[in-house]
Amino acid sequence: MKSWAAIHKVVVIGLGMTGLSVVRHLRDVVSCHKCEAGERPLSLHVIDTRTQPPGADELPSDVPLVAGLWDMSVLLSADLIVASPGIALATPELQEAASAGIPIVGDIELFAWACDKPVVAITGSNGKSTVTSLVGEMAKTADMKVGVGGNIGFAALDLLAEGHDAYVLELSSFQLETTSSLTLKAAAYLNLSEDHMDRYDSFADYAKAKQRIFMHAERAVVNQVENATWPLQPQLPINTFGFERGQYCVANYQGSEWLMAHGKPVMPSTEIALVGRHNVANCLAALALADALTIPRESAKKAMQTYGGLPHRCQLVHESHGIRWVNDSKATNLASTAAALKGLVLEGRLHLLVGGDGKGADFSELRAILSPMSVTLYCYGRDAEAFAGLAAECVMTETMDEAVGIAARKAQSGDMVLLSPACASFDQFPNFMKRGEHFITLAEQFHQEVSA
Ligand code: IK4
Repeated sequence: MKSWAAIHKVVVIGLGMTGLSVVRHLRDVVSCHKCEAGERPLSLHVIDTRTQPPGADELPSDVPLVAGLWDMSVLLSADLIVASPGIALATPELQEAASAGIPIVGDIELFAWACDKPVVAITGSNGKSTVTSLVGEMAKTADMKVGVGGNIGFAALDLLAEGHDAYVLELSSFQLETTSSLTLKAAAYLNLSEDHMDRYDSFADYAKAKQRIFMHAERAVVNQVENATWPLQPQLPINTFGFERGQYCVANYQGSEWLMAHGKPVMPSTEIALVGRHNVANCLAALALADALTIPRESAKKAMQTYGGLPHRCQLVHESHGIRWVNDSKATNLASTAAALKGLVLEGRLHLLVGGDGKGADFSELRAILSPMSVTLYCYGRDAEAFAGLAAECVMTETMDEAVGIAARKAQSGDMVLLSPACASFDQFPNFMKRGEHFITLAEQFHQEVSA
């Protein structure tokens, strides 16, 4: 545990699930330790720039909240600022605090200060939630008491409070920007493609933020064919994963394709429960991380044979009248949507729903992916226009509801209605999970109308 002796006043920026986990940790763990050591408890303040911050009703009443504005006197009186991943460090108010010499950290840094158990972490533009949960399943299959979270599901500090033997963390580039002391048994950087261009000055800055995962890692797990995922530190042991080469790869073994680890066959790739070529790569990365946590190979195999994937990730939610409804709300960038489209085999027509908060991305690459397909593109939300004309048949709507309504009327047996929006949901939903749940509700509703 890091010394908190010189820290008396902490200002937490941004509420929501992460902010609340930070408040709970600071009150229930750090302040308690300080009191036991005969020191004063921490003085806590929360600032959220939103007028109605999510989670405000769960904030303990003795923690003052300033919402909808920056109280600079509160901010500048802090000994430590804990910033939400949702707020840019480049925000002028935070820059002023940094210039005044106030340290700014994130929830994962607090986790690092308090955690003394083995941790592996995963970053990348896509697949990190899948790899994180798969490694979690591998550990659980081995009867390890493992905490799985970070940028998915559970905030890291809430996991820590549960007291596990090991942790598997998904980390976003925003979380990594505010983390400097996280020691990792292994750090995986899965892949890199454009995202969050509304928050970074350049693609290089985004790539660099993700490189921070290696700062105190004992081992790097990197993509054999993506140089950007390789650590810059020359002395760091590396395990690569990839289709052709690497310690974790696939190879022909006794006439079929097998997953290989360090030249030894693990299992046929056809036994992987997850579908899609990119998920073979995800399994290889998960296997490398499982080895770093010394998870028995048999448990890792069993998990790969049974783990069926995450909700909101290419999830078949309905099938009726020969029409399949697929929820891929988790596709919040172009590469993710491209992965969903790649290898899609369809009898009939694809009704693809895209749009939302495009985060400044250029979606023109979608044109080439869609051109050989029989597809109607439904573009909705704030950045619908960014998709206009990327397919021969485009339908422009205000909302996802309207898009689903039109798709439901057009769809015929053999078709698929796929929500894979390539955008963040924040223009019209609280998050991608709520967007996915809403899609499921709409799918249910419209499929009943078709049957009526
Ligand atoms: N003060 C303050 C303050 C704090 C947060 C003001 C605004 C916010 C905005 C909160 C958030 C945005 C937490 C976040 C976030 C964005 C955590 C992660 C991210 S993310 O960019 O890493 N994830 C989105 C993305 O990849 O685009 C998910 C998109 C979605 O769910 O649709 O609020």
